[in-house]
Amino acid sequence: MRFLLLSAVCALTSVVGALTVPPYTGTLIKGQQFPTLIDVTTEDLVDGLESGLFTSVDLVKAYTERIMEVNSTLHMVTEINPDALAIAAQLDAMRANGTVLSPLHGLPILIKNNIATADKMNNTAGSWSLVGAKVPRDSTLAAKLRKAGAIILGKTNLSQWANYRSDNSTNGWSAYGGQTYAAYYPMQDPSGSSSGSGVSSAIGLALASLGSETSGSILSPSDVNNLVGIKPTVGLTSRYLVIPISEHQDTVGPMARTVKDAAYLLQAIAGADPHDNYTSAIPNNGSIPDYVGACNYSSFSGARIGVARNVLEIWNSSTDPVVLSAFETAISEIEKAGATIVDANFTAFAEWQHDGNETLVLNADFLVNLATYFSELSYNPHGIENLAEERNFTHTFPAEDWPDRDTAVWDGALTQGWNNTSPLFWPAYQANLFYGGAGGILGALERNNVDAVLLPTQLSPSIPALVGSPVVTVPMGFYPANTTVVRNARGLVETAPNTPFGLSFMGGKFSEATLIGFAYAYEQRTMHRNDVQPYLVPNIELADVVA
Ligand SMILES: *[C@@H]1O[C@H](CO)[C@@H](O)[C@H](O)[C@H]1NC(C)=O
Ligand SMILES: *[C@@H]1O[C@H](CO)[C@@H](O)[C@H](O)[C@H]1NC(C)=O
Ligand SMILES: *[C@@H]1O[C@H](CO)[C@@H](O)[C@H](O)[C@H]1NC(C)=O
Ligand SMILES: *[C@@H]1O[C@H](CO)[C@@H](O)[C@H](O)[C@H]1NC(C)=O
Ligand SMILES: *[C@@H]1O[C@H](CO)[C@@H](O)[C@H](O)[C@H]1NC(C)=O
Ligand SMILES: *[C@@H]1O[C@H](CO)[C@@H](O)[C@H](O)[C@H]1NC(C)=O
Ligand SMILES: *[C@@H]1O[C@H](CO)[C@@H](O)[C@H](O)[C@H]1NC(C)=O
Ligand SMILES: *[C@@H]1O[C@H](CO)[C@@H](O)[C@H](O)[C@H]1NC(C)=O
Ligand SMILES: *[C@@H]1O[C@H](CO)[C@@H](O)[C@H](O)[C@H]1NC(C)=O
Ligand SMILES: *[C@@H]1O[C@H](CO)[C@@H](O)[C@H](O)[C@H]1NC(C)=O
Ligand SMILES: CC(=O)N[C@H]1CO[C@H](CO)[C@@H](O)[C@@H]1O
Ligand SMILES: CC(=O)N[C@H]1CO[C@H](CO)[C@@H](O)[C@@H]1O
Repeated sequence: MRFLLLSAVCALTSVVGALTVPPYTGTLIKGQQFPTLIDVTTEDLVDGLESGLFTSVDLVKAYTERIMEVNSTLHMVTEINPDALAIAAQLDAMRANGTVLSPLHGLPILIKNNIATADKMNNTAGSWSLVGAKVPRDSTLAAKLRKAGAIILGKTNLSQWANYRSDNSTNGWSAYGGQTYAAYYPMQDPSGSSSGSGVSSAIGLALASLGSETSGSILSPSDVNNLVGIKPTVGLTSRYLVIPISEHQDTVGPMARTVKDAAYLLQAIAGADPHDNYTSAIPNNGSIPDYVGACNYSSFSGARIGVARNVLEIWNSSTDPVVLSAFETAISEIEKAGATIVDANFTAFAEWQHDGNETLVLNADFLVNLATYFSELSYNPHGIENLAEERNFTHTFPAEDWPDRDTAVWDGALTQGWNNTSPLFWPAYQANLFYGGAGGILGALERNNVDAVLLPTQLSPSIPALVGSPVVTVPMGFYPANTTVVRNARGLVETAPNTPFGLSFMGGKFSEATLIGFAYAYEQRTMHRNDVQPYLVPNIELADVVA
């Protein structure tokens, strides 16, 4: 999503008691312990596949049935890959034959509905204008998942156009997929724009999922869905054949239940791609660090960690005391684990709040990058070539729900008129580089000689977005039983008892391995994901489908 939707919230006064927490225990059948799919890990699944307890075909069946159980309530998955069972059977045969492509071999993954696949699935960003469109080949990320042996199980719902259309729509709504809801409270705002990816990973509808981020779209849904999310450095993961907003800010990354699962997935998708030359910035001649090996319990020992105190101060009144207090507890736990904690302020943060250059940059990129995506289609059902034509389609196709959901973002981009080939682009982009760089995260890291900077996840996306630097979020807590239920103008629940939130580790460009180390060390000490359970969980388990 572009920005956190903090406006237009009205507080309801009803106070809801604690929700029932269902017990999740593994299923024992004929002395065999099946893992439960809401908290199964990569390594659990590999063990089960290797020992013959279940197959990848069983996994596809179980996850598909789980999706069907809850999708009429949560609307989180828009399409299931019709070839998934056949692919799983093939991968099972390979494993039986001694060929295992990677740790993800035969493991089902869901991907956001803006990452194209050259198969029977549509890639639409949630718009009817792209239903039926075809791409000439897989996106590089889809190809990398297949090469690693992962099964692309389906496509997840999202905030339409990755939240780059409307000023009065909702997180998780798309014309094609309807309104996604999160699972920790009825009608919970799933955040966005990788909404369906967040909900699906949270309740075990696949091992994990991919989301994309321009400013917050992996981090925010991971925050409210009790997940680990990695927003990689722009250029670590290819954007080729991913429906874009901005080449300067877009990035694709994993949303998973554990740091290690997210690391396995990042390992599979990171890497240089001749189709996306931002990936030529990957250091060490493009070689990718061992992210799984970076999962080290002792990572805080001897580390220097910063806290952006002035951001907390400036946004204090808009941040819930429950989140602030959990954050202070996290800082002391990290200090206890061996880190030195210092202030690492974003010195231009106050000034940035009144700056409008990011919108100019995103508009300028979107005009060009969207037209490029359309030009790459091998079949374009409505012949739409640019934003003006897309806007016209949206205004004339009733299912696009215009004008109830406006196109204010596009109206702004078209009024701006100039794009990223204009001389006006560079001063705007330089302003972003200052607010994110010397005046933001990169300056804070350098001046204070720290390895990472901490913020509550809900405050973390916007400054790293400006410079394309990485962030990893980990579950940190949840709202207690006496929380007042807050709904937005369209009735989505923004905060309520039982809704989770996370902690962000922000670092320098291509410092993912360091951030993963810290995230793992924090996760393993706290295990906050286990503190709270969704109100809605599918019942089907592996044991139900294993013959
Ligand atoms: C199994 O391996 C053999 C020998 O490498 C190969 O000929 C055969 O095609 C493989 N079968 C499958 C199903 O992969
Ligand atoms: C893709 O969209 C077409 C409509 O053009 C639909 O018939 C098809 O079922 C969709 N694919 C999947 C996998 O849902
Ligand atoms: C990427 O490629 C485009 C043309 O395809 C070129 O204009 C641009 O300078 C290249 N950028 C980098 C960083 O190499
Ligand atoms: C960098 O990688 C390329 C392609 O993998 C290889 O041809 C080249 O020798 C490498 N250069 C160095 C300095 O390692
Ligand atoms: C960081 O900002 C806080 C709050 O504005 C301030 O109290 C503190 O002195 C600053 N720290 C440094 C090292 O400048
Ligand atoms: C963009 O940044 C420049 C330089 O800091 C500033 O003068 C200008 O007012 C900013 N533009 C907007 C729209 O905020
Ligand atoms: C970008 O702007 C240039 C200069 O005005 C124009 O020629 C070009 O068509 C624009 N590109 C797109 C995709 O709109
Ligand atoms: C706008 O959309 C309508 C209906 O889809 C179409 O008939 C018309 O040609 C479009 N106009 C432009 C300028 O693209
Ligand atoms: C959204 O904005 C448009 C344009 O201002 C307006 O027509 C529409 O009624 C708004 N929708 C809602 C639900 O307020
Ligand atoms: C909820 O309970 C805690 C501790 O029991 C209290 O500090 C807090 O003010 C209460 N919050 C609300 C919204 O009533
Ligand atoms: C992906 C998928 O099959 N979605 C289903 C969600 O639920 C509705 C009805 O509840 C079905 O019509 C969809 O096919
Ligand atoms: C493909 C799919 O499952 N679509 C569902 C999306 O959500 C709407 C409701 O908002 C359902 O009607 C669709 O079946």
